[in-house]
Amino acid sequence: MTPINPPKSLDQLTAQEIERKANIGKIVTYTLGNLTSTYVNEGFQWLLPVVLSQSTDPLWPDPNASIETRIEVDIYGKPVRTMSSMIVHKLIAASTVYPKLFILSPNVRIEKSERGKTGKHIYEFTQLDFEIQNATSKDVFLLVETALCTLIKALKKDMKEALSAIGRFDALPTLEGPFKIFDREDLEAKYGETWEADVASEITQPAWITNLPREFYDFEDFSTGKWDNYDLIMPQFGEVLSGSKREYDYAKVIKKMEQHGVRKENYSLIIQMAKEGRLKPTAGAGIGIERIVGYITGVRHIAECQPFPRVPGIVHEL
Ligand code: ASN
Repeated sequence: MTPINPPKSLDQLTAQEIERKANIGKIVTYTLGNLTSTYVNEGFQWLLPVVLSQSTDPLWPDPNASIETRIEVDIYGKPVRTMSSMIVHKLIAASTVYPKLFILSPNVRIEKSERGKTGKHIYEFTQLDFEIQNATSKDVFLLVETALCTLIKALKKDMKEALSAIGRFDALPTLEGPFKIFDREDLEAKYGETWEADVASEITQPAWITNLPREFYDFEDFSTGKWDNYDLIMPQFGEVLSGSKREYDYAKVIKKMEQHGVRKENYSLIIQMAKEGRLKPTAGAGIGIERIVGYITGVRHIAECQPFPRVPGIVHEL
């Protein structure tokens, strides 16, 4: 992989770079407006995010994890963490008051410095995180396919000037669902360890990858060992979304937490709700905003899509 120079902070940009950054900014604004409209029109409730909480995503086990520091502080005599994702909040909210919900959720993941050079990792990012009660993976696929096909079509119609100015109008393909579905086991057999990059370089339309062993909240069929979860990979880019059908059965949740060595005391509420049968079957996912805009704009580093770049290993004053 060719190392990528990190994006500069706003005060360091040349006049030409300011123009480019402004065009990317217009595409970010348009993308947020278009995606959130799709979810609102589909009947989703728009929840505001939290930043500090006792429960957050353990991000473990995850074969792609590279977390260097987990931020934990005491407030009012209780330990809280910065959100690595609002997965626990989503599962409880979708099981109770908000059966179809989404959140533009700011997530902090202090990745190892070497990830600063991949162009795909940032230590603060925002995901459009959504969850649906009683939904299947297929429901999520259809929703995301509709949202992304609609977005790209609308961008090509309404954002021609900004896309052309950054040289992406012709290069950006129109999308067409349904996207192909691959099983991770088949890809590993075909390509070996580098399957993700290999698939991304071969496809011309987005593709779903299913059956990825990871955190306790993703659904695992104990009889077959298969996982009912998914990532979405964009052509020549890589992952922009991950999600799953969820575990809600008490015995399975506990068993997986124990197997994974996850600290149960940080998840008392979700455990309690599962025990009382109040955790409902749901499915959902999160779309990485900087990643989807990174794909759309074709930037070398997704932090170029952030006004205040969050490149692992580099802390600017702002
Ligand atoms: N948002 C993801 C999901 O819905 C979880 C994550 O970000 N790790 O599954």
